[in-house]
Amino acid sequence: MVAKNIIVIPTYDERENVAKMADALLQCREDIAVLFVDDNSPDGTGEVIEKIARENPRIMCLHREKKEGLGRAYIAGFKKALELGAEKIIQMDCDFSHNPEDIVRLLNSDADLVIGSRYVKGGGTQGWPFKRRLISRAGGIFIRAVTGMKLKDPTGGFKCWKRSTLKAVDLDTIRSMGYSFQLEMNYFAWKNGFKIVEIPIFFTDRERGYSKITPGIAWESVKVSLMLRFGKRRKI
Ligand SMILES: Nc1nc2c(ncn2[C@@H]2O[C@H](COP(=O)(O)OP(=O)(O)OP(=O)(O)O)[C@@H](O)[C@H]2O)c(=O)[nH]1
Ligand SMILES: [Mg+2]
Repeated sequence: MVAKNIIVIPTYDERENVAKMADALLQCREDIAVLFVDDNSPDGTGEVIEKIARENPRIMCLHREKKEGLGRAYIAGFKKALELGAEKIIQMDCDFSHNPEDIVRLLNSDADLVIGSRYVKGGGTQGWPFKRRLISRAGGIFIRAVTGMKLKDPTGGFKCWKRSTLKAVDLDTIRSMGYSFQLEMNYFAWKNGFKIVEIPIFFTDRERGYSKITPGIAWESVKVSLMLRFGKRRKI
């Protein structure tokens, strides 16, 4: 086993962030390894990670051929992390919107799924324009109403899965390509009675690199909510 806990980070054009992120995470705890999942980034992120990985066995990279969205990258990364024997699997972005130091609190909680939440007491967002805050809040209200999940932050992407929870999800049935991946995964955990806990995090807008979010990706969350609620019921 590489490490007890594996942090899975999808990257696409994050050249300026990867080295700093790897450093910050490795300093947080001894018992973690980092698995980047790079979709053949045109800016050479994959090569930068390989260079870091050669110097540090706790850094790994899974290279995929082409950009297929964050959801697909996570599925590949989760499968690999389970294969490597991780007991806990953390997922996070590479743009420092998620504070690396928060992994300690995520790992300390013993729930089946721990969600870093912007919308519980003590959490929040920084640097987001009004429109972005509005979409995020309205999205949350819509998702709660349609799916029945009571999560305060159903679309957040900073989470910690227990091995047993992640193993119970049939990753091959997850349909989301983009950000609705977060909500689709939460839905399966919730529907199957796993204990989910939300702990406060502060989400900061990225400083380096560019956002990959598109209106189509945001729209997918609406479609996926409706599909989960009204589509053919699938069991894990
Ligand atoms: N491998 C892979 N990574 C991706 C893809 N799309 C986004 N990412 C990564 O997923 C993480 C989140 O993407 P961001 O572009 O920061 O999106 P976001 O955080 O939802 O949106 P912003 O707040 O606007 O940055 C980052 O680490 C990206 O590099 C993809 O298609 N493939
Ligand atoms: Mg981001």
